[in-house]
Order: sequence, then structure tokens, then C-alpha cells
Amino acid sequence: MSETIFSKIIDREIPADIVYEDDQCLAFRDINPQAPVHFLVIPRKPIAKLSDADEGDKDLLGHLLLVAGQVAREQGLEDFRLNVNNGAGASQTVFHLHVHVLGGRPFSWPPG
Ligand code: IU
Repeated sequence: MSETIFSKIIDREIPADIVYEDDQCLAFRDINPQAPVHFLVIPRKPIAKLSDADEGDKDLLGHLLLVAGQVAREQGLEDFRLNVNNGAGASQTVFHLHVHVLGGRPFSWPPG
């Protein structure tokens, strides 16, 4: 997988407002927030998109969701939305797997 801007955030080559990190993942505030609270949870492992993950990534994927929920609570969110864009046709622009966590405003369904 070619390097993306998120690899540079992981490697501290460019700054980001990191709200959580551990040996498997990082969470940082989205540079263009779509809600009062909007952060991204990304694996350190450079998986381009969710559909590239495999059976060996099962624990990692579970960990990303647990971290998303934990950091959401730490950010004061009770209700929040998780979103994973998979592929350009689903509005993915950065090809390093990331879970969007948005909260602090009402959300409608279905999403646009
Ligand atoms: P998407 O699911 O690939 O469309 O989301 C990429 C997100 O990454 C998007 O919300 C951007 O605002 C965000 N982002 C960022 O937080 N920092 C960056 O340096 C870049 C994109 I480039």
C-alpha cells in the first residue's frame, strides 16, 4: 500500500490533534470536522480500506471499535455515529482505513 498522509501522522512527520494512542491504533481530531466532536480512529497497520482487511485483522478491527466507543465516552458523548467509507464511490479520500466518530449534534437516517 502506498503511504498516505495518515502514515505521516502516525510517524509524527506532520502534526495532528491526537486524543488517544496505543500500540495498535491512534485517534485524532478530524481536520475538517463535520460535527462538534469528530475524530478518526486508525490502525497503525496500513490497511488501505476495510474490504482489504482479512481474518488475521479480526482482533485489530474489534479493537478499533472498542477504542472508538471508549474515546467517544471520554469526549463526553453519549450518542454518536461511527462511519467507515470504503472506496472512492463511498466518499473515501484517504486510503488508510479509518473509523469516523461523530457526535455533539443530531444525526438523521439514512446518511447522504
Ligand atoms: P474519508 O472517509 O477518506 O473521506 O475521510 C478522510 C478524512 O480525513 C476527512 O474527514 C478529512 O477531513 C480527514 N483528514 C484529516 O483529518 N487530516 C488530514 O490531514 C487529511 C484528512 I488530508
